[in-house]
Amino acid sequence: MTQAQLQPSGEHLSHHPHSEERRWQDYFTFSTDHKVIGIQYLVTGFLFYLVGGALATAIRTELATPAPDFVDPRLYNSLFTLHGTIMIFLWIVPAGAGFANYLLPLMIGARDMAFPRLNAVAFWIIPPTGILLISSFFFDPAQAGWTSYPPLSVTASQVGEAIWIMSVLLLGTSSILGGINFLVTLWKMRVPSMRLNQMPLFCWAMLSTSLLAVIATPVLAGALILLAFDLLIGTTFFNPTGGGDPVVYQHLFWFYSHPAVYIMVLPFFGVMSEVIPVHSRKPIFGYAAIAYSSLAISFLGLIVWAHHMFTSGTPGWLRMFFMITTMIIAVPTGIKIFGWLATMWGGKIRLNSPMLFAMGFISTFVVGGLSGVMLASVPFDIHVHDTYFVVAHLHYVLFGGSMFGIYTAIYHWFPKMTGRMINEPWGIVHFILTYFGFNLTFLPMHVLGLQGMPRRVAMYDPQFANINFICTIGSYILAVSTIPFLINAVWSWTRGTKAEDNPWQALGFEWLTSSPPSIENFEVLPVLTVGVYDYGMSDLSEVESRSSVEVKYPVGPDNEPVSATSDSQSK
Ligand code: HEM
Ligand SMILES: [Cu+2]
Repeated sequence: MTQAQLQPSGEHLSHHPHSEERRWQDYFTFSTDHKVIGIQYLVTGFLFYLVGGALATAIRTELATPAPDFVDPRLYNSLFTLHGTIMIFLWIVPAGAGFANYLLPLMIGARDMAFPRLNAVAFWIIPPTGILLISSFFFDPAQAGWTSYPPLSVTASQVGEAIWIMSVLLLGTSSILGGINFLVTLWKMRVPSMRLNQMPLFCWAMLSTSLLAVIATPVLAGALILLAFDLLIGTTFFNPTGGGDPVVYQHLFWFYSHPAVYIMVLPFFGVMSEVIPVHSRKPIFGYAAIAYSSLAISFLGLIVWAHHMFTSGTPGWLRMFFMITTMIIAVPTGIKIFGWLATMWGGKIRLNSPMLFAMGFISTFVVGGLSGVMLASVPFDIHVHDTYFVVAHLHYVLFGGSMFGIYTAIYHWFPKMTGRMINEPWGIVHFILTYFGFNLTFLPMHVLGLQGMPRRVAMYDPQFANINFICTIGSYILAVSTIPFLINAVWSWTRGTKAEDNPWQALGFEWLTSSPPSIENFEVLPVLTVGVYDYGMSDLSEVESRSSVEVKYPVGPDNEPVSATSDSQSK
């Protein structure tokens, strides 16, 4: 499919006639182009991921033996504090926003986000904040974990904790600004021919994610501001000696941070719903169920927070409520998983790297989801609370869910984003190392937890030595697995084979533009004629000639379709 076919006779855009190749310098500017911002998010986040990964390797090196021989316990505390904070607030949350930035306007046929400058502001908060947070490591780093519970957080380190609070507040602000922008974009910028219930499922996932970001993040901000007061000016909001209550902090924190786990994983549920139909050559099974289950997960995610507080003196009747609501989340999640499996069932599956990572995502996320249901049951949670079982669980959802999702998305949209194909054999090497290293690192931790090894300790009882050693070997494999990916990504981006506009023969709008898309995204705004998941439903010749059905709108001087009839796009 070439650009020429996209041109209706006689009409074309006056400026930006062709997709100029971007120069690398463009990515270092204060650009308002959602595509530049999307890649800025992803590349910046990945650099922070390398820092967070280095810290993880240091943590596992310390834990290779029972004695605290590699770092001292105080340094160990800062290692896992910064590791968790960086991974969550500087990598996974921004990565979701990065894909959303890049893809949402393309997927709904818009030329940019609703508020392009706000979009740039939301991104540019991140790099200086990340540098600020990491720099605290060199003098007096925070010690109290990524949860920062008082009283430890207000006693362990003053300067580092203050920097930690400020950084997380700023990153939260970025996430709220991004969320507002995504919501308005999805609501107002769709091409007139695309109704809400025809949106690609990634858009539904981002709608649900953004609702969570906008509702829950301000509560975290409130908690952190009160914590800063306790830390810096001696108020006692969370200090019992002055009439405060540390458990209140936990409520406020988890009211944000449980939804935050869905802010981290919902975008990649959306990615699965995009990638699996394309590479199975089959329509998604249960579009509506998958779309609405995202909203259900958002809603339920907001009412289960105290399952993190079963051992915080929560009364029995209340624990019952949180146990039941938590378990109910397994229902919408299961709906999605069965939807993806049913999509693959009987499909013509291409076992390429995006599909391998998607299958890696499903298999590991299911393990994390099942251990989540186990943790949701109060008696079990009381037994394994603050043990390595929780560490295993959270990494199966965060690495299994978010990280495998990120890699799936990178391999799938790499040709669109860079205009080049990513090298397949190296992608498969990357997958095998990642999948093996990940499971070797985290699967044995379930056993450690059941046997009673506590989390957040630099030294442990020698009875846990063997299993810990295995985990450490796994973590080195995981660290090494990043190398083929990095080399592949950089090499393919600069000198890989040129990608076609639609190398996967996919049906989404983003594949109708050139690779990479021109500044204006579309020469002519597309019209939804074939559903974005209609693989094999209409005969393929129709799909192949789809570019000609796409263009029905006469285009006016301001690049907007002249005859915009429908309600959904307002200008
Ligand atoms: C969707 C992705 C998920 C992510 C990213 C995630 C992340 C986390 C994290 C980071 C913790 C550790 C909290 C701490 O530091 O103390 C945790 C604990 C917990 N998670 Fe999840 N989780 C997810 C899904 C689930 C699901 C599906 C369930 C239940 C069905 C669940 C139930 C729990 C429970 C009950 C705990 C408390 C364990 C304890 O502290 O004793 N989680 N999760
Ligand atoms: Cu939770």
